[in-house]
Parts: sequence; C-alpha cells; structure tokens
Amino acid sequence: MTGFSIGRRAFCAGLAGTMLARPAWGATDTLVAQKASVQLAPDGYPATPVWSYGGTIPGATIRMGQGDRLQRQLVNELDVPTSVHWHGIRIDNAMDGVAGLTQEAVPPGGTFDYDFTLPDAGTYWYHAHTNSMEQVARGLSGALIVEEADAPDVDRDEVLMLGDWLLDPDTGGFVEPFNHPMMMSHGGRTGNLVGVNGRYDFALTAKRHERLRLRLINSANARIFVLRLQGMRGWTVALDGMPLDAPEEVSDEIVLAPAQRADLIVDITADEGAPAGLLMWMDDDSWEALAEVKVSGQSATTPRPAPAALPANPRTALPDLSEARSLDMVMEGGAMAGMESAMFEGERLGFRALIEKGQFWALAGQAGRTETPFADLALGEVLRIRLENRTAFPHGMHLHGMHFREVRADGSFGPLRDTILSVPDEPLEIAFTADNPGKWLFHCHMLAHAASGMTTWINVT
Ligand SMILES: [Cu+2]
Repeated sequence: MTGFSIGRRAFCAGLAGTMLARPAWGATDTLVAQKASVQLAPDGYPATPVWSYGGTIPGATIRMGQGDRLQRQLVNELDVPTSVHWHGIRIDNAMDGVAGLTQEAVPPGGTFDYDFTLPDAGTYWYHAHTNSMEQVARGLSGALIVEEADAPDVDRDEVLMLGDWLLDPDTGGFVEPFNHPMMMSHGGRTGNLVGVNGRYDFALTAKRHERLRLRLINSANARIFVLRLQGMRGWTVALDGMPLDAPEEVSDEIVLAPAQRADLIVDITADEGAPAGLLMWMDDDSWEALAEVKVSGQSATTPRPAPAALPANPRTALPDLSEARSLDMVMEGGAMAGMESAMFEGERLGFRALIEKGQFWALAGQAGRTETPFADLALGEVLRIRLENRTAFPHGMHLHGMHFREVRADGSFGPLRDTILSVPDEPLEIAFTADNPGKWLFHCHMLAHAASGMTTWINVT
C-alpha cells in the first residue's frame, strides 16, 4: 500500500466548491454494470477508471413509493461475474443478490431480473454482492429511497452517499490489490480521498431556516464516519431506514458504520455566509467539512417547531424474548489480537495456516461461510445473538433480510437496525423475530473482513 495521503483539505486549497446536480433515474428498467471513467479526484488529477451502475459514481438514485414493485434487469457489461444486493430491504430471499447463496453470480454478458416489492419506507442502498470487497470499492453502489405515502414536511430531500476511495494520485486509478493482507487483517480498505455522491467537494446551497431531510448512507468499504452538525439544528428521524418512535435531537456526534444509514431532519440556523454543513472527525483529532451547506438568503423569519415522527413501517413489534433461542457469537482474529485456531472448509486450522488461506477472522469459531448455517430457525422463531468482539477492531455487523434490535443490559430494546457497530471488549446482544424465510447472510460490512472470514448465514424455514 502506498503511503501518500490526499485529504480533502489539501485537495481543496484554492478550489471553490462546486454544485452537484443529482442524477435522475431515467425511464429504463435496466441496471447496467459497466466500466466508466469518472473524475473523483480534483481537477488536475487524472480521471479514475471505475466499475459503475450506469456510468456514474454513485449509481443513479432509485426512488420508489412504499409498497411499490421494483423491477430492474441487471445487465452485466463487466468482465467479471456480479450480482446486486438491496441493502436493508426486507426482501424476497431469491432477490437478495448474494452470489453462491441466493443466486448464481451473473456472468459477463449475462442478465438477472430483480423483481420485488418494497414493504418499508426509508433510506436503503444497492451494491454489488459478488467479490464485494473489490466491486464496491470500484464503485458499484447507489441509493435506494422508498418514500412514505405521507412524507414529512421539508423543503428539500437530499441523498448523501458518504464514501471514500483509495486512489493513486499519479494515475487516478484505484490502489491494488484489493485483497491486500494489510487491509484484510487490520481495519479494512479505507480511502485516501473522502467524499459525498462521488464528489470530494460536495456542497449544497440552502436558505436560513430552511428544513432539509438529509439521508446519510455510509457506502464506504471500511470507514466509520463520525459526524457533527455545523450551523444546523437537527433531529435523527430514522436509522437504517426504520423510523424512530420519536425524533431525537442531534446533540452529539453521529456515528455511521459502513452500510449504516441515518435520516436527519435539519433546520439551517447559520446566518448567510456563515459556515454550515456536516463535519467529519479526522484521525488527527480535527474536524473537517465533509458536506458544506452554503447559506444564502432566508426562507422564514423564525425557526420551525421540532419535526414529528415519520409514519411507522409495518412489522415493527418488539421480539418476544420469553421463548427465544440464544446463541453466542465470538468474533476473533485480525492483527494485534489473532486467534488460536478456527474451522475453515471443514478443517481446524491454526492462525498461521488460516492466514495462508487468506482467512484472518472467525465468527463463532468458523472462518468463512459454510454449508450449514450458524442458526437454523423456524419461521417466527425469536433469536438472540450475543456478540463478543475479541478482536482489536470495530466491526459493522449486517443481517440480510430482517432488521434486529439491540437488547440492552437493562432489558430495554434499541431501535430497529440492519447493521450494528461492535467495538472491542464491549459485548452486545441483538434479537429479532425470524419472520422472513430464506438463507440470510450475517457478516461484517468492513468488506475486507467479510472476505477474510467474517461471514456466516442464518436459515429461516
Ligand atoms: Cu469487521
């Protein structure tokens, strides 16, 4: 891995922010996975050869209504097999897009018809789920927005796909290899250029007292975004697509693990010309603008009252823990902690032998996906999983097909989520009702970790 660093600050010096025109979804029912050349780095640096949906980074935002049927034919114009996962959708299992588990990967030149209904309103996203460590890093992702029939009263609704790219500034190309052992065994592949909607200098304009809905999606391979609001008063109204029972005023940092989403309703409080936007925490403990809001003009003379909760989605009842099955999932491996041994392809191997096979991590003593699931559940059964992170790294654990809740130490439940951040030495417990039949992946969304051991699955029949 090269040692250079190209932060936004360096790139930004002397550059004025530019406005981003949000790509519109065309009148087509295809989703074409194709090569393209996109200017990710600032002007003056070479363009980046990417793999994209439809030629843009990110792919076009798909906007649908709750209850709608989404039909897209994936057309694979890449030289490698691929498939599409619709992250966070409580989907028909055959449409979940996991190559080797729910479908065969679509070969080059091939197609696959995705066709499913959207039971829940909220902020979701779609991304490649075949060799995703590489394919997502090369650009194969986009936002999927499911609108409420009764949408909240806001002046604007903005999708912000947060991401990062690991680029060679001399060539503009992605730093390779994607399966670098250093990335796999440590925090995953983090980029040297951070941005929003494919722009390192993303900016919006807004008037003072305007109310915006910001749909934040962490589409990065491994980066955990720690965010603060500047010049805005905000409320979190949904997490991972699912509305909170009541909006929670943002008083502290917003932490978004890879694949997590947060819907914010923000009121612009900054005066005209004063700084506003989203700040991100940097490794050197400073705060840097990630998404700037340029305040120009005034939309009202007084602020509005706090927003109301979003309308609830269906099937959000708390899981009944009285007859729940309970399983432990120890997470181990990686640099600085390691593990003694784990099962891999039916054999017990020591850490060194696992590394030779590209396996750095294990979930519940098992590296990588097996023929048999981690849990075999009857439809309607409630499962509790106690996650114990014995590694030296945080992991964003994602369950496909169903949302879960954290079960807190005092017995109360957290909000519905599809991805949860597990940090070292802080065990946490999740629970869910297995109400969606099928084979559902459960894996770390630091995609290099998922590719090197942290992937398992749950069967619901
Ligand atoms: Cu991980």
